[in-house]
Amino acid sequence: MTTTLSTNQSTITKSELNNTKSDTLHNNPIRTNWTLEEVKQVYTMPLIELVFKAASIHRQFHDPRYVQKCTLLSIKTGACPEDCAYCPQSARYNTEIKPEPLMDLKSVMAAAQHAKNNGSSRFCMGAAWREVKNNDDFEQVLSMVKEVSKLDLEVCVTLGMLSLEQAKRLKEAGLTAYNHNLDTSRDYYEKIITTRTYQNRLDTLNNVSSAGINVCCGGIVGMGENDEDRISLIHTLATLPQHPESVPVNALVPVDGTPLAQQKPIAKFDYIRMIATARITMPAARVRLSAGRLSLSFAEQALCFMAGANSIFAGEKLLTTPNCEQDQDEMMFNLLGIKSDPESTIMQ
Ligand code: SAM
Ligand code: DTB
Ligand code: SF4
Repeated sequence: MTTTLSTNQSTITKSELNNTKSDTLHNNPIRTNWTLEEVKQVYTMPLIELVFKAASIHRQFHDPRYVQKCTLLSIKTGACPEDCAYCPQSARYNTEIKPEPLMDLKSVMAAAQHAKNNGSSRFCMGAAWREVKNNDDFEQVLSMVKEVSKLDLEVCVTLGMLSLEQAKRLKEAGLTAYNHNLDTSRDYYEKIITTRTYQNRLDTLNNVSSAGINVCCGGIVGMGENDEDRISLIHTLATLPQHPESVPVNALVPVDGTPLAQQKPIAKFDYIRMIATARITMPAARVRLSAGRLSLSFAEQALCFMAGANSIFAGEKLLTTPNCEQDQDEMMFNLLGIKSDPESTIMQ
């Protein structure tokens, strides 16, 4: 195994960490030319070796004591025309979601302030749209971005497909990041979504980064895909012209009424494998424990943090499904000696 670090990194200071960065750049440069075979070699390493390697690389690019808390808010819920097989918000499935129109600015601001008071440094607003349209709703979202950014929070939105012009307007409004997931491998994608293509997703990602907005892009595991699909998803992410600033790794939350409601849950060690592989192949990215965290024990989450996860969705709700309780997360952070980061921990 190649690593320049000793094993007692837990007490390392930030300046010591900074000193290791030049070694890192020599030994583990940020690469966007990964081959599929190389990603496979990483993903299939013995788990203990994989987690150790990921933990070593994590320490070279980030301060491992900090995990960012990010709060989600569904600003427009349900009645979505798309057919994403995992999604309770699709109008095509008979789920318990009650469609709601776009929220008003005041309610959004109250939720953002609440998120900040509870230690989140990032606020992500999601809309159940296929794409952004140039209408009053978009103007309203631009106001939300503008106002939330004044709270000194990183602001992220996830609104579906987006043109370059729309991306530029979001950038002007103060948007930090745009979430748009590839969800799975190119091959498996058509088994999950038929109403838009993988290339549509890549085009939106291109528009987002061309407008100078950070890309937040990841996927979902546990939808019946195999290891090759998971490796392929990571390979696609790690060979984008620039790595995403953040990579949400969602485990499917099976919802009654959706085609994937009866899906068997992913093996926890496979989820940890995804986290570690994302960390190793995209060393500077934030790797986020996302949907499905509620089904992970503290010990399983601890392994994820060891494997390089450095962000979580916090707050009792994701978009429409339940998430971990605030006091449980606080207890876990205390037990593990983790702090939520008030600012970016990516080392310059
Ligand atoms: N409509 C926009 C879109 O699809 O890009 C934004 C909102 S959509 C709900 C955001 C992401 O949530 C999806 O890309 C998917 O990765 C994730 N997601 C939705 N339902 C999920 C579920 N049941 N389990 C895990 N992740 C889910
Ligand atoms: C992401 O990758 N996961 C979040 C966020 N980005 C928008 C959404 C998870 C949604 C889980 C199902 C729900 O709560 O509706
Ligand atoms: Fe609509 Fe997004 Fe859900 Fe797909 S994931 S059905 S696009 S809200």
